[in-house]
Amino acid sequence: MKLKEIVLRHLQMEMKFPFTTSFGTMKNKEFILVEVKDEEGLSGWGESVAFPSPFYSEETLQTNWHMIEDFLIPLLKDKDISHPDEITSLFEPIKKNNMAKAAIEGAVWDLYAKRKGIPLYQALGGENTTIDVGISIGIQETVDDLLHIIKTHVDEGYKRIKVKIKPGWDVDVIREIRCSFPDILLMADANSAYRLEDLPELKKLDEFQLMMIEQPLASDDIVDHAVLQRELQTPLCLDESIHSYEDARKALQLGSCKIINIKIGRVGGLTESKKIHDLCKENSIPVWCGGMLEAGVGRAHNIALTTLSHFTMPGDTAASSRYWERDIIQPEVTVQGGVIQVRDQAGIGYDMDLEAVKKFTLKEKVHSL
Ligand code: OSB
Ligand code: MG
Repeated sequence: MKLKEIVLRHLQMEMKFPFTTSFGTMKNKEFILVEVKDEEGLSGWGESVAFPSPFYSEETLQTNWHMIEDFLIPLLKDKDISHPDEITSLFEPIKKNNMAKAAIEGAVWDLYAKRKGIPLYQALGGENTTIDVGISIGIQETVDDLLHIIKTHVDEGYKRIKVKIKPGWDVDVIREIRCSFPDILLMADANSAYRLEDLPELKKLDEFQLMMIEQPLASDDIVDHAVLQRELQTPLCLDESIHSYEDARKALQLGSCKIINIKIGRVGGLTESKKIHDLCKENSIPVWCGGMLEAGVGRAHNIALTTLSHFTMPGDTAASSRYWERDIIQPEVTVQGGVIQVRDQAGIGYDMDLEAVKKFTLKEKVHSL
């Protein structure tokens, strides 16, 4: 396939609620939406998961815009692409900037599947037509507020509850959750808020049967995590620390975690996500699909990826209505009893709501190839 045009859009969508993690609070979602067009006028869509500020990772909306315009798009000029896997190879000379790469690569995967007339999940080799999902809940003003929110989502049927923790909002909070909900699948995500010296505090979490603790230590660490994992009964899951197949291989070799969270943007695309999935499958390491408060396009990509056979734990891909009054896809993503039905439509499986896209667009730039 020959790519003819790439349209970059900077969108801003108001979130229904602020989302607080150990690194800060998000009230608005700003991101880059990528549209890749072929010579027949078909469009593939991708979404960058980079946030405006570099608190989750070093990438930002602006660095992604720069990388895509000045380095990634030029690498696609005059190329005839027969399979999306080739995008990963074409982008290889550019170091890191995985979220920027994944935004383009995801759009090419969608276009590829649409040209073949098959759903993206089938193009990826996915097998499941329903996926189980959980929900990620931010830090709240009070524990009562948190318990109330958890109850709402447990009643909705979400299969697993993830809560954010940080020093001062951890052991006591988890204890109260366990008192009220003794049997739910529960996990905690620290987003790198602890250091190895916090071992005594983290050890106290062992009594609450958490499915896992996600990324307790530094965002670039796999060595201290291995030390910590040896001291804890609760499985550790890595999020921020895993940027590639190679990172995953090394973390597993070191024993830095027992579970891996795959985020397409963080690892540079669907092709790399599949490789990490396959590695974990070979090593019987559970994987699940993380979330970055995505709008509809990113959400649809997460759903397609999660159909791969070894996504055995519920992910963070909740319903569109949890985040948005109006999503940019039609229909929006719905969850019933903690389950998403995977759609059989070609490509990402959802239509674009172009009117919504227009409404949320702050800036748009067309690049001809
Ligand atoms: O660490 O998984 C994370 C949101 C923003 C940044 C990082 C993370 C998260 C979430 C929310 O946990 C997942 C979602 O609902 O999309
Ligand atoms: Mg996380």
